[in-house]
Amino acid sequence: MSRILTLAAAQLGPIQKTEPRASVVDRMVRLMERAHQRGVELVVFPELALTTFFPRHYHEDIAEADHWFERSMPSPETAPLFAAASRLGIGFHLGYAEIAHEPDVAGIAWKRRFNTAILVAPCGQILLKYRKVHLPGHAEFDPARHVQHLEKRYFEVGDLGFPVIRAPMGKLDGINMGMMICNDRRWPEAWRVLGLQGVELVMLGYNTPTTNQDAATQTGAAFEAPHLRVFHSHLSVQAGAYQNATFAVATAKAGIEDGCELFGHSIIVNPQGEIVAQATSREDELITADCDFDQCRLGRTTIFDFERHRRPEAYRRIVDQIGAISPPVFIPR
Ligand code: ING
Repeated sequence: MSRILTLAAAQLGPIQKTEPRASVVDRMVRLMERAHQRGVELVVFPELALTTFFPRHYHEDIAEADHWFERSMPSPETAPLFAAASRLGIGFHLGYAEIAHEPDVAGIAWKRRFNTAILVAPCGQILLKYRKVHLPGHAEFDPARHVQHLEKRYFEVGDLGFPVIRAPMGKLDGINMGMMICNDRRWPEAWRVLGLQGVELVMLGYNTPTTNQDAATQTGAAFEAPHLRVFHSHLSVQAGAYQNATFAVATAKAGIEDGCELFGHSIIVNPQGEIVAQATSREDELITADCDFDQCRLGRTTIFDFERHRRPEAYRRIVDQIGAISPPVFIPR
């Protein structure tokens, strides 16, 4: 018996600094309506979907960036999205910048800032929340960069782990769903933590510059061919899906935002690691696929039957170590 859900990646084209949230939400509602016409039951929107990718802009006082954040979800600006989901009977994933007043590990409540994603049921109930763990880039202004990438300045490291929830979606009474955000997709640990919870659908949004802005590439000390940016993105998602026998939806915010280019190439990947749908523009674009979650069974009962084949006692370094340490040097007799 198959377990089919029709899902979509709702790629967004560029959002300029000056574009109001209401305009972006209207674009998202139109994508959701187009999804409904195609029988879509779950829509995955990008990372930081409500605003321009503001971590490219430096603010000495980070409070000056607070207007890019949401203080409540739903908020008055995002209410139309929740209303459309309810009207159309569609669940959705949304990436946004979150300000939360809550205690930290020391128990002190203060203004916390996260790069967040939520999974919302058609009725508007938030089924799952995730806060981005792998924050790329840097925390201080880098003069060597043409474009800054200040996620470490504006966001804390996510404190919710990589949760998975089994919840109804579409006509199915239960799917194991999890999330990650953008740079997380490059870290196999993130995929495996979700895989060890039986995830069947990984949703992720991304904002990925077309060219690297690191100092090394700016000064010519290192070279990364542009076509490899997309290759690395797809490689990460296809490998993660295959090695954890899960579906994955990776949705881009794409196009040129205030002169800075983000690539698109949103994809839907099946548990064999095959790309089953791919965006071809850098605009608002909907790609869809009928996903049969019974396809997850093959991998997790054979090659990736974790219980039979994994050997955690051999993996201690993955948890005990942060950075790489040099190996012993061979000394010929
Ligand atoms: N963006 C990029 C990403 O991981 C990046 C940053 C690009 C890192 C290319 C390394 C190479 O896709 C975000 N927002 O994480």
